Formats: sequence, C-alpha cells, structure tokens
Amino acid sequence: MTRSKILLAAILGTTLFAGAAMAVEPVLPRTTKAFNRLDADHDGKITLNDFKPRVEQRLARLDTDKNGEVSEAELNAYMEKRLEQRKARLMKRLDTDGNGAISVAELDKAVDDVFAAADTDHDGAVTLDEARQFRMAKLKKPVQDSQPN
Ligand SMILES: [Ca+2]
Ligand SMILES: [Ca+2]
Ligand SMILES: [Ca+2]
Repeated sequence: MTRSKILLAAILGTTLFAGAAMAVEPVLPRTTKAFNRLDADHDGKITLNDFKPRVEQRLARLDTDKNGEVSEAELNAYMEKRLEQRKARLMKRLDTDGNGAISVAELDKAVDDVFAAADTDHDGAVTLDEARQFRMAKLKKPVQDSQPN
C-alpha cells in the first residue's frame, strides 16, 4: 500500500505535471534530443537565431485567437488539454480492466511490473543503479537518437 502510494506520487508527479509549466517559458533545452532539435546546423551550439523562432512558434501555437499574445484563458485551455491527455494516458496505462478507475490491485500490478522490469539482476530488490538504468532505458525508448552515448 505504501509502496503503491509512493509509485502513484511518482507517476503523477512526473507524467501529469512535468512539462505543462514549460508551455511558453523560454527554457533552454536540457536533453540531447531537445538540443538537437534546436541546433539546426548541428554545430553543437544553439544561437539566439535558433532559439527565438522556436519560442515564438510555441507562443503562436498557444495564441488561439491569433491576436499576437497569449492570454491566461488561452494558457488555461492549453494546460487543461495537456492535463487531459496526460490523464487519459495514465488511465490507459493503469486502469487495465478499463472500468474508469484505478484500483489498488491495478496499481499494485503496475508497481510489480515496474519492479520486475527494473530489477535486472532479479534479486527481488531495486538498487539505485538499477533504478537509474531503468529510468534511462525508459527515457531512451521513444528517443530516436542514433548516437550512442
Ligand atoms: Ca491571444
Ligand atoms: Ca480499473
Ligand atoms: Ca536487483
């Protein structure tokens, strides 16, 4: 039960709220993928010319009434949409019997799966190393990074 609560907090914390705040904030890229996306000429450096249009593009995407600025209402609408998407993804992942609610049993199953997948030496416990490798493995999956580093 306690373990489940911790995992739920971790899942909610990382998948539900991370990213939403970065909607319009000019945040410099911290991952290789995000950096490479900005580094148009791939010289390993991003310039203001690379960065500014990106930020402005993002602003324009949120400016649904196209009046040149993003209002609080527009920001709200965007964040609600994102939150809905994340919620839907979370439900899809955890609500395995599809009854519209996440039960303790379903959460326990998810915890078991995460543990089993992370416990690479199968000693029934997850070390910090295993946890780190698991997170990295999970993060790497969707990233199509051809350079192994
Ligand atoms: Ca607007
Ligand atoms: Ca369910
Ligand atoms: Ca282990």
